[in-house]
Amino acid sequence: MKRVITYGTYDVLHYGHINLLKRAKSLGDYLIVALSSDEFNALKNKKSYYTYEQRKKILESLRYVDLVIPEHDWEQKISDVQKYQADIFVMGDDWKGKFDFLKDYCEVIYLPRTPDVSSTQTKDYLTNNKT
Ligand code: C2G
Repeated sequence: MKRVITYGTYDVLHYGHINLLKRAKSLGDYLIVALSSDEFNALKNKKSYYTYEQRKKILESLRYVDLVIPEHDWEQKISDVQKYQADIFVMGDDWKGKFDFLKDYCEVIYLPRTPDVSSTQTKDYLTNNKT
């Protein structure tokens, strides 16, 4: 039973997110998503459109996601990997190298981001094309 863990805000879900989650799940049997809380998003200078509870509900509906846990800070990854017995940590490669300290605890894999799509881009488009 290979357990995979990944982290993110996952606001305004799009096919780039789905590509990441699908590939992450394909690396193992069980995928845990640590979902950024609204407070942590503020720390990341991100204001999500959907609240944590709304984003959690959306992720939990996906076939690739087995468990959603809250991400409250930058410091919880090592304890999460241990607590949830994650064998693999996965992130998009915009984070390449940033989480290599986890290599002492699990496999660390950075996957290529899906080009030309982002929550910000979608939100900007909708804002600028309000009819
Ligand atoms: N992603 C992707 N392709 C995109 C957009 C996002 O592969 N076009 C990936 C990101 O690399 C990340 C995941 O989808 O692995 C979630 O993206 P965000 O919600 O933007 O997550 P982020 O704000 O990068 O939070 O502790 C880590 C942070 O919580 C990561």
